[in-house]
Amino acid sequence: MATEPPETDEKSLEKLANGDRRALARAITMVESTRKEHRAAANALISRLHRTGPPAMRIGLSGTPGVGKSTFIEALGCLLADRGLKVAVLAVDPSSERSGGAILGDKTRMPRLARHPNAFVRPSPSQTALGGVARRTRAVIELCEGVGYDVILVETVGVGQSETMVADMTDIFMLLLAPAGGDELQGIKRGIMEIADLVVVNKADGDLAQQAMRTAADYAGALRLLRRSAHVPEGFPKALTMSALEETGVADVWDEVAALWTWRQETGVLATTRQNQARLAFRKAFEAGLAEAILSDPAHADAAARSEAEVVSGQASPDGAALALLAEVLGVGKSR
Ligand SMILES: Nc1nc2c(ncn2[C@@H]2O[C@H](COP(=O)(O)OP(=O)(O)O)[C@@H](O)[C@H]2O)c(=O)[nH]1
Ligand SMILES: [Mg+2]
Repeated sequence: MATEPPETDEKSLEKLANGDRRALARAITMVESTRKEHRAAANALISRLHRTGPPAMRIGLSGTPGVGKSTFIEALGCLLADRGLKVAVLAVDPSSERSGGAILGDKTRMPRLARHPNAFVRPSPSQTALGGVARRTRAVIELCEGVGYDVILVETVGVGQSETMVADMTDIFMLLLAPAGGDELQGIKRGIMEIADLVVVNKADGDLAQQAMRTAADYAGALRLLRRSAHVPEGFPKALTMSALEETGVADVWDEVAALWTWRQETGVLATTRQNQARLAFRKAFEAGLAEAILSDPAHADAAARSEAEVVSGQASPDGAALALLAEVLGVGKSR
């Protein structure tokens, strides 16, 4: 077929399986493509990649801009890559929807890691809606896992729904914080605290070291007040300090992550979580695809536009108009 991109052939599958990073970058571009045939080809590739050995560790990482996420990923990534692990870094940037990815799209911040032979650093795709980002990021994670990456780090910022989204596609979720003044907890949304397995107070160096320790102690206290989840062992979620810049505490943070991941794998929590995540992703993809399939039909798109106009002008209620439109599109309730 003329529209079929060359990346789908056996040769590229072989290249991918052999760890060719350019082939991986091309496959990711297909995953991120808005063209259906590219996405289908990418999905076909993903389903044909067969990982040997244990699953990859999928780690989500969030925190406000400037807290040190990229510095941490550079330090941790190099540490792990030097130990012989294959490390992939992805970014989910909710700002890309409007600004073209100004907050996270900073590949240049990881110069050492980006050049490491065991690492793959992928800047975030820009100009896409968050829903699309979720689907694509998940597919890219699967791709990286399929071609043999051992650790997949997904960076996002504390904006909007992006943390929940990343937590829904990773095994372990970390929140990075800056040392806070006094004993005041930062304005962290309670929901984020609840999904964090580790809260790490960064910049525990120089004048900020003491303050970082106090901040971590405050968070440790706050975390103890949360309802204990069955998804973590005794002692988690944990609050720690580190300096990503001076690379102190980074290895300790990793030890905690690895211990938690191993516990989850051995107890079956990991498998259950991934099953639930896959189910959720399937449902979301199905729903999005269903809406797209309906609205790509001009007849339905017109009817949808009319219904929307009625709702906006107050002639119809949102719920009533939506159900009526669905009944019309699906032919539900019509006598045969
Ligand atoms: N003092 C100190 N500065 C840090 C540390 N980690 C990062 N920074 C600095 O904070 C700024 C933002 O770091 P960056 O990693 O880009 O933050 P991101 O926006 O969360 O990815 C940079 O100037 C870093 O050098 C740290 O552990 N200690
Ligand atoms: Mg960054």
